[in-house]
Amino acid sequence: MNQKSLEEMLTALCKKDLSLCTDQELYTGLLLLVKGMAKERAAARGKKKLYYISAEFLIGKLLSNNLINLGIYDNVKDILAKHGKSLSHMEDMEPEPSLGNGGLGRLAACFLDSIATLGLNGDGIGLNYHFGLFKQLFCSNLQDEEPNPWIENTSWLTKTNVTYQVPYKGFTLTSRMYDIQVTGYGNRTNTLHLFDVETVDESLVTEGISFDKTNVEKNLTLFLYPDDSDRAGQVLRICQQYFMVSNAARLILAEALEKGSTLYDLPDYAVIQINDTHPTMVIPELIRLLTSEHGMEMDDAIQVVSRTCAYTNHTILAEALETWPMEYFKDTVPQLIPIMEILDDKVRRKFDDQSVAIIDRGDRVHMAHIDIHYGFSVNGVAALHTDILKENELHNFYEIYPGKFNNKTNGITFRRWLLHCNPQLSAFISGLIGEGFKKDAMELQNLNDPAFTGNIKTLHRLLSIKDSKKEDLAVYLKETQGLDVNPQSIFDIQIKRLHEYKRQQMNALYLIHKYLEIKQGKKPTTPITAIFGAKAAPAYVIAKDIIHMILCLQQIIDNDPDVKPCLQVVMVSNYNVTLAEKLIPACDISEQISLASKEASGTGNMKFMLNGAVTLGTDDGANVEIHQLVGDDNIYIFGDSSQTVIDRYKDGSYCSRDYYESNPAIREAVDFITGPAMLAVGCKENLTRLSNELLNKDWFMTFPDFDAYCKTKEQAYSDYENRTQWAKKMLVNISQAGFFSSDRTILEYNRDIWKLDEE
Ligand code: B1N
Repeated sequence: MNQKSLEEMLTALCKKDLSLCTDQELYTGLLLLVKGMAKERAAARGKKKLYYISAEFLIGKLLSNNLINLGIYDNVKDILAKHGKSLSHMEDMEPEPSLGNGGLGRLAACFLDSIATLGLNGDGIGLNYHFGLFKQLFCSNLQDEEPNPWIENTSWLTKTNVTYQVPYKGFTLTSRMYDIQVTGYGNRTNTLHLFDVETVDESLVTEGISFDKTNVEKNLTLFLYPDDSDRAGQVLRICQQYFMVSNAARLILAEALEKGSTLYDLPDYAVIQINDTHPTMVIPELIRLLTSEHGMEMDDAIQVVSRTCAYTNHTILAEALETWPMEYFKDTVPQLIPIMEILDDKVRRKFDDQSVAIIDRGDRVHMAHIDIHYGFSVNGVAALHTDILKENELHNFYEIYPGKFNNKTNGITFRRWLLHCNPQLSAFISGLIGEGFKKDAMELQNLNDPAFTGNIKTLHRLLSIKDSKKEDLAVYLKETQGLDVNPQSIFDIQIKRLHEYKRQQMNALYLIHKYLEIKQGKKPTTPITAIFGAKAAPAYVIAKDIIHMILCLQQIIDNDPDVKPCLQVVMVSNYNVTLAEKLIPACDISEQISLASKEASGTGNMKFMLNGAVTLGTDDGANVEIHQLVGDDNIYIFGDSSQTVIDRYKDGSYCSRDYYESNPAIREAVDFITGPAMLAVGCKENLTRLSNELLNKDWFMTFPDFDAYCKTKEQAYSDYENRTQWAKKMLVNISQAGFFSSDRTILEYNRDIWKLDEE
């Protein structure tokens, strides 16, 4: 489409001259323009379709991404500029939906982008949470939570006339499907279907994020992950999950029937990817519908469904593997009980092994076990993770079904995580190797050529792009959060969900250690800014205590004129996709310091690398693959290996207090947490609880890795001083990032699991 007709269309949608429009009017006009253009590309498809069912889709803001994918970003920018308007102001108008909490949800969003870009026939199915996860605020150095409303009168959602009746014990809910268009980069549009309940009542939420958990009719789609620390919360979660999959199952069957399926041949029409165990009930629900509404025999239905469903595991953390008491299903969705009992019975007859049972002796249902027995594929999300599943966590299943297990190393969409968030770097790359990398990310390897890695001018241009992104970030943090950061310092960034296994607490202990060193006169050559961003689950007490510790430390340093010029600690509030897009391009050192074996993959690690940050991390998750790709010289790896950690858990020998007593650096740092400086700005209860947790448990083993972490980090800081050498490391990282394109991941899913026609 040419510039002139674009301008005419936008003017028509805004109903007045563009120069006279407010930013809000222009944003709405652009939204309608995009929706119209995207619709034209939603053509009829082939026979087989993928349904990616997920409790989370962390899609981020959509305007710029859609403009890029439709190929009109620059045109629109120019049109607006001509009328004295800035596209970035329109971007600011858009609310960010928080329909996910971290990597799992963002992965689903990257996958939808790649599926559409590659011309594959695949839609997402999830829930339309009105308030998302929550909005994070800091108050007295503590996390506070508020609803995050994002649905406006004109939004990316399109109301459809698809509705279903979803039965629960004692009542039935009427659902409605809302669609969000997923524009591929190129010429195709797919759909994300979000189901909602007609009777949901936002006014139920009056204070913070609490509400009456018993009124399912009114509260079902208010929040993603409502607090499930009590029975009512857990029952609500089951109700949400059932709502998601019951709607999904009906939609899938309806679409297959419409295309001429007999339903006995469902696997030729549909493949379902179950994203973690949250959508697992789709298996018994499909079996239920096939037998009770479509007259299929039970054994046939089980066969058909097993050949249609595939499961992705995203974690080995025991507490994240869902098991629900049978009783909860009886109280909410009793129609599934007979089916789950049959599924369990079949497993028992075949395998005399409690560890692979579906319903355990305590009458709890192991959701992952349903997926593994009654799906045709089980995949982990990075090579190390899949190996650990096979050898440890799911070993007994692997022995039964070796052929079902496969690895699909995660990936990220380069449209959002390079072209959109870092156009300067993207242009720099184009200037060196041409535009081909935008379609084929592996072409980034062409950057790893002495003509570039040995060229001082090229390397210095790369450094100046990084500097400008750091300046942009400094301005943004000042404007949006009132934070002052020094763009001339080293930006050392850890952004991810707050979890003990990710070990933000180890990073904080290092910073305390560094603070104490500086107080004694040992100053770093280049100032350091340690940046954190993380939400803690509202009921996760220690995670919130860790946030408290970091915020207290931030305040102490902020008020200390001796230290502030050379060390700063900054925790951004309400870390989300939008902030990630600003933080990642500005990062020098990417903190990926999970306890080896615990981070299934990580995807932030990939985004940082792509944007020229150097990783400081453990040999965990996808870090292992990054390490192999860039080589020892271009990454900072430290700490115990996953095997050492696994063995240490097995023999139960770890005693954190021994480390505390024998290691003065650890002792000083831990003592600081409950020392006078912290107590002056913090809350004794929280700080003492955290300190006790470290001293008496330290379940994720920060102390054994502490010395190695400090030493390796110091090495990275010292290497940073040689700017040319550092730039070379940056360029090598960018050049090796192509493997982590989600286009590669999706092609592998399609080759091995989905087997859809490519367009
Ligand atoms: O999934 C990401 C991985 O890159 C991360 O390593 C992994 O931690 C993340 C229960 C989860 N695993 N499990 C979850 C989220 C919500 C919930 O209620 C589990 N998230 C991950 C993508 O593969």
